[in-house]
Amino acid sequence: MFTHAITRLPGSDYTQGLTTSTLPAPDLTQALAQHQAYVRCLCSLGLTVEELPPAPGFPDACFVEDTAVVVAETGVITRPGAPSRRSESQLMAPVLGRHRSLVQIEAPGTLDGGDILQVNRQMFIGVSDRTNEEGARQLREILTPLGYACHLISVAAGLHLKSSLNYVGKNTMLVTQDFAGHSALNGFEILISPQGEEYAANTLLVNDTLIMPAGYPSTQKMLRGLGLVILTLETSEYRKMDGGLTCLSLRLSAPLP
Ligand code: CIR
Repeated sequence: MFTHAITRLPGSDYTQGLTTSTLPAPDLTQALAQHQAYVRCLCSLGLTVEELPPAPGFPDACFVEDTAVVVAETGVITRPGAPSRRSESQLMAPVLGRHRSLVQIEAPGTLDGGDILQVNRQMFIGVSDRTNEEGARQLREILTPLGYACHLISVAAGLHLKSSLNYVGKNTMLVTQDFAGHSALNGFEILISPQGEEYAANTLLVNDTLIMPAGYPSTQKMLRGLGLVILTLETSEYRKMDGGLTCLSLRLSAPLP
């Protein structure tokens, strides 16, 4: 059960961040409005949201999810795969250090939080352009003794694992076609985001509510069929920078004593 979230406002240099998108550059005013709606939504679900100020010089810093992996027992400060983002995790360390004891991914390991999906005591670790084998190995060494079963998944499509694969509740994974047959997902029901709606696979489950991006009607219809409580949020200005719902926050449950 999440009780707390950490977010960071996009700064005036937001449009200078990394992206592979061919969409037009984002509009900062709209991005701020979408961020505000996102934070309001988390608050409405009962979370206390700690909103950090923009980090000048780090245009991708609003994508805080990539800077850490947080479980009830510990916080893992990552070493982001993109050199321009590497110092973002050092900005997060003192903030997360108020909630968890910290460990750190060390060079030559690289790891982005967007590649890590937690489902109860299972951890799915994407090995991607941003998270290398060594980063994945280090995370597994940290989490296995804590009782987490770690599954490595190679990410050949999309930026991060969670760009394409997310848990939506009811023992069900929402995935893009590329991940549908992966053996690490055995035991889960699989829903495939319809062609043309791949971006909608980036959904965010907060306690019993599923937040999904606005504008993906076929995916929404499919998820409603599961009887899920669904909220939608506009994410257009984050999509333009390869971001979405999961990457805009770090979610924390109550720490273990
Ligand atoms: C980047 O390329 O690193 C950012 N523009 C987007 C990061 C999105 N993060 C995420 O999905 N966890």
